[in-house]
Amino acid sequence: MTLDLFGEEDLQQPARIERIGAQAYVLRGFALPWIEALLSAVEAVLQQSPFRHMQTPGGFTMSARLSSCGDLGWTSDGHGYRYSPVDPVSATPWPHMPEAFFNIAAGAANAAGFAGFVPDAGLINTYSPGAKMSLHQDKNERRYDAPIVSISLGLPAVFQFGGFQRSDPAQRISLFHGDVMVWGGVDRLRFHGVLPIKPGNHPELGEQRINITLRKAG
Ligand SMILES: O=C(O)CCC(=O)C(=O)O
Repeated sequence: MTLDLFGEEDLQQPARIERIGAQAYVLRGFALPWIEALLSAVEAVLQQSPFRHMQTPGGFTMSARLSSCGDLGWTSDGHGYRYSPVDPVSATPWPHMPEAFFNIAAGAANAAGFAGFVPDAGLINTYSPGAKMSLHQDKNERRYDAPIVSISLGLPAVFQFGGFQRSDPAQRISLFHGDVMVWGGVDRLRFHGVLPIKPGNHPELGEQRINITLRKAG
């Protein structure tokens, strides 16, 4: 399906929108017009809060490295998964959410039927080849009425979009540089994950995939 997602002044080309659930969509190439702004925003966040490996409560090291921005950042350690207003590495507040993140989050959410989305937490994951994210639900947020907006940059990934039990079958969705996923409403608590990233060299990002996940956590 091809839709005009925005007014002509906002969008240079119509994105292709794929529906993968009742309220879940892949917006192909949605972020492409804003890649430069996104990458410099990511760099600015990382200067203040660099990527780091996190430990799961069970004592494992996550293979993707993470950072955060916004009022709340997501952290994990032996005490559990949670949001915190403070970066535990620097003991200072997380970097401000860049404007480019707000704009893409609001635009993509709106295009997927979730008007008025204002994220307060931006997670940035970097995956080297071989890194993955196991099936999980995003449920550390205070409420579940806002959608998740997830931007893919760099190397391609195979995203798993499952059901409401970890053991439910999962769709496998290839995600490419500039694709944006949005899921919310009845699909908000679906299990999801990322299969190990295949080796490769992306012309703009080299040997990595970056994912930016925008949420309303507080
Ligand atoms: O990297 C992705 O596409 C998904 C990331 C994710 O599921 C998460 O940060 O919770």
